[in-house]
Amino acid sequence: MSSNAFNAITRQINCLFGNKEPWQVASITAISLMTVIWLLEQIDHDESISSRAKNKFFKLMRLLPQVQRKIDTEVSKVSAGMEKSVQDRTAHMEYYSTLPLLGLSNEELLEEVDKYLSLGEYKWKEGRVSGAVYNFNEQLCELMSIVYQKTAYTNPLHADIFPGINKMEAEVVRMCATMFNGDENTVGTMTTGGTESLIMACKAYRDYAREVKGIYKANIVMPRTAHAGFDKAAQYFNIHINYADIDPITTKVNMKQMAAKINKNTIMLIGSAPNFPYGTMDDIQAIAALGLKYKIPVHVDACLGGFLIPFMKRAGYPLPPFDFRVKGVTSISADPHKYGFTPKGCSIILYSDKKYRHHQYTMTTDWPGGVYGSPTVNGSRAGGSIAACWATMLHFGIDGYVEATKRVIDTTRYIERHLRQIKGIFIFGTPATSVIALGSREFDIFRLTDAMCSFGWNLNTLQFPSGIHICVTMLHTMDGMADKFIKDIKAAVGEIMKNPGKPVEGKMALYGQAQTLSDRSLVADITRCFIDSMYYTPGAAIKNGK
Ligand SMILES: *Cc1c(COP(=O)(O)O)cnc(C)c1O
Ligand SMILES: *[C@H]1O[C@H](CO)[C@@H](O)[C@H](O)[C@H]1NC(C)=O
Repeated sequence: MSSNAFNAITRQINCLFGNKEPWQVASITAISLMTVIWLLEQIDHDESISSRAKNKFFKLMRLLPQVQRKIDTEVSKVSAGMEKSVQDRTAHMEYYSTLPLLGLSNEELLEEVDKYLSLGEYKWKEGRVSGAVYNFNEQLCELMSIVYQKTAYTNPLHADIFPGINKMEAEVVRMCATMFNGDENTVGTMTTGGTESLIMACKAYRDYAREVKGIYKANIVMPRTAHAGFDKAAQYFNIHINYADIDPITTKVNMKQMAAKINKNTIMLIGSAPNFPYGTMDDIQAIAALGLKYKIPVHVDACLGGFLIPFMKRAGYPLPPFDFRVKGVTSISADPHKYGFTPKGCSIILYSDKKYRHHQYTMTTDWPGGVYGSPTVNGSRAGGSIAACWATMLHFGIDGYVEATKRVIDTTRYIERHLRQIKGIFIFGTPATSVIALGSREFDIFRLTDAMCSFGWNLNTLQFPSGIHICVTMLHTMDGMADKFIKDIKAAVGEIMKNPGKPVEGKMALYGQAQTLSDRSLVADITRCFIDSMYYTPGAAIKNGK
């Protein structure tokens, strides 16, 4: 800086503070500096100022005793209602709150299991439920129980004791890498479910970005329709999520938004193939191109579609490329326990390169129990699940999966064609695989949920935008099932359309209201109560236990 300019600045400052006392000069300086730092922090913050102001406002409101009291009474009313419905379902049964003094005999035990399994009111074996159970037949169950019987007590943590289980896991990973057109660098691990696969990918990329790029305030850019498991991972790992909006018509992610939300702290981009709510597939090629452009890893969540899309071309339903053939895709999650038809507890996470998988591992080198390294969340893992997954995949083979895919997609397209002809409802976007989501511009769609429920159907409810979906499984491919579904929807919509303006009532009204609550922490409170109700224990049982 030239001395002239320096003099000019000092003159300005002296002029500004000319008639101020020294203490005033000091405090003005301190306050200005703090303000500048605060402003910089606000700009650096990932969450928008308006969104934080809103949350702060609701928090402050809750400090008022009247407000908090009102909320508490409302929440406990809802909570009591939830507990009551669990209670009603189970009241006729004994409740174990303490270990039985004498162990039960095998017959007694198996009788008990049957009693517990008969509790639900939905006929899922008849295909009355969306998703949840993807295949069910006696023959497969029998095979699984034999495989599980032989391996139930194995544990891949002890590689020296159960090398066969390790070989099975390695083979499952490799077979999946081949399915998704990976190359010799493609690696992965098995996990215990789709959510754990997503959590592992987030952990791997967070630690990769830390080490390679020095990013400590990580964020993820993903479509609003991406699975809630990513939010879970973000909550666990202190990662921020920048959501990209979806196109309201196609329900695919808006690519302009996706690009705009990327910043220097972005550690991963996400696309779904397809997404869970609307069953549509994001433009994976465009997301991968963004990843290449900004050198950010791209995860494709194929948890739902992972065991359908690799077989769709052979089944006669080609889709745009979504897997490792697309340059820029660095990881894929897929769930054998959905359309791979394995028993619950199996998922896969694959990476295009070893360096990512290395950041998924955790290592503890100085533990007195020994040097401890493990690939996923668990220490001990269920060898039985790995063996069951391995056996199911070998049992089906390519032909078996192509055949199953053909049946599921044939049925989905059949249902879709017929639903499109029903007046009063519409279908969101173009269903990519097996999920069809319905909405309505004429009536409150939650009325259709209610009506279908009274016909014995359990469908999924969607919000932002409101809708309901059916996820077609092997159970729906049984003779006449699709027609039953179409017939019931037709009847229900016909009835509703007689008075389309009528508001929704009952449980679904609460669900609809929850969507319009701007204090989302209230919705969280109610959700907490719901989870509590899953662990409901009658007061009397607790007393008896003592
Ligand atoms: C089911 C699903 C998941 C999570 O799977 P879980 O096995 O339930 O943990 C993730 N993503 C999509 C798209 C899914 O459909
Ligand atoms: C391992 O961890 C997952 C959570 O990621 C859990 O669901 C599973 O039951 C755990 N246990 C075993 C033995 O795999």
